[in-house]
Amino acid sequence: MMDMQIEISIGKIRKEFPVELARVESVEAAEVLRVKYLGRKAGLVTNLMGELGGLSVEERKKWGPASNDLKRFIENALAEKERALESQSFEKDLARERADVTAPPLPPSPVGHRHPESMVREDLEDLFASMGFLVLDGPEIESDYYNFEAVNIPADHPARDMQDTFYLSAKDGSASGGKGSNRWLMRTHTSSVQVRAMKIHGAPLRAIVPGRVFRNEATDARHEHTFSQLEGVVIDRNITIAHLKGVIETVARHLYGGKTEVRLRPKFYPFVEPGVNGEVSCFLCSGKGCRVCKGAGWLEVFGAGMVHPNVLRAGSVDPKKYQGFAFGFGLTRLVMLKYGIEDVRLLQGGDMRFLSQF
Ligand code: FA5
Repeated sequence: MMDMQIEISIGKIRKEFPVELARVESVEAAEVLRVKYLGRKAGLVTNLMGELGGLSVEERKKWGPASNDLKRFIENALAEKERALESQSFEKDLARERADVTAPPLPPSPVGHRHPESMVREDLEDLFASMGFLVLDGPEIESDYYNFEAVNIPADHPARDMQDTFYLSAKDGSASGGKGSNRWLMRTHTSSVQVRAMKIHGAPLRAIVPGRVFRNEATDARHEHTFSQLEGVVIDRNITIAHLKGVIETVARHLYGGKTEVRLRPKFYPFVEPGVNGEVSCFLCSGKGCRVCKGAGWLEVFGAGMVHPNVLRAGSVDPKKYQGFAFGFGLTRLVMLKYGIEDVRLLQGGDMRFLSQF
């Protein structure tokens, strides 16, 4: 009796399962069918196999392989169906994703532009390149040697007070790079590249070095801890301070108009002799005095002078054969003056309302 029931059940499942499978149209419906036939608790095939235990050894030999066959048949058919359904739904997705060329375009996203400091820097790079200058780069993390000692500012020299900076320390808090002239710091001026440039390119030399510099100082409307300078250095035979003035005048008139005057007044910098503080006549009031120049008629924008023989020697240039001049523009300040920006801190503040004006 049992024997016959099993035969009927297997026959019934073989007949009904394909019909039900043919009606399945989704992965979810295929899962329901799997549970109906193969579910661990009450699946029809699972129950059937459970009943094999009550059969005689002879009968089990007959129906065991048959019911295993049936189970495999159902598993394979369901797997194939699921694969077909998944690839169908992928094709449907693809069809849905087809580009609708008639759809109106998305509004254009805002396009950025170069920072005002980059614009002035690139403009000056072009100007100096047209006068035969190399445009050089140098490290922002610099050794004490190149930032100070090589440019004639030995340790404990009072001139170090003019340019306090940020020193780098190792993870354990000790001075990184060792002591004295090996110590690493954030460069305080682009003059740190003067001796590097001489060592690499020798004399004669005509180069500018634009770049960021860092100072440990209280910030206000005219002072930032991170700002840009543009260094220039010219080394050749028979160079005089008149050459320096000519180059500076060219830059000032290029930036602020043909009538701009340059004024040089003595100022001490350890790496030049003589040294000068450079001012340009105010582009707004032409020297009469106004809010931009704070009534002075002149704007202080650079330091300069004739390169000190000690600096030439540090760069392996013979001071008996060569002379040179160097200058260091506050590039950030040139930008402020060009665009009438009253607070230097706006330039790095990241405020889009400010930046989008340029
Ligand atoms: C120097 O840094 C010298 N290395 C310049 C130099 C080069 C002199 C070659 C001689 C020969 P000074 O510290 O004065 O000099 O800075 C130069 C310019 O950088 C200043 O005229 C000013 O325009 C700008 N500057 C200085 N400090 C700041 C600051 N905290 N924020 C913004 N601009 C600054």
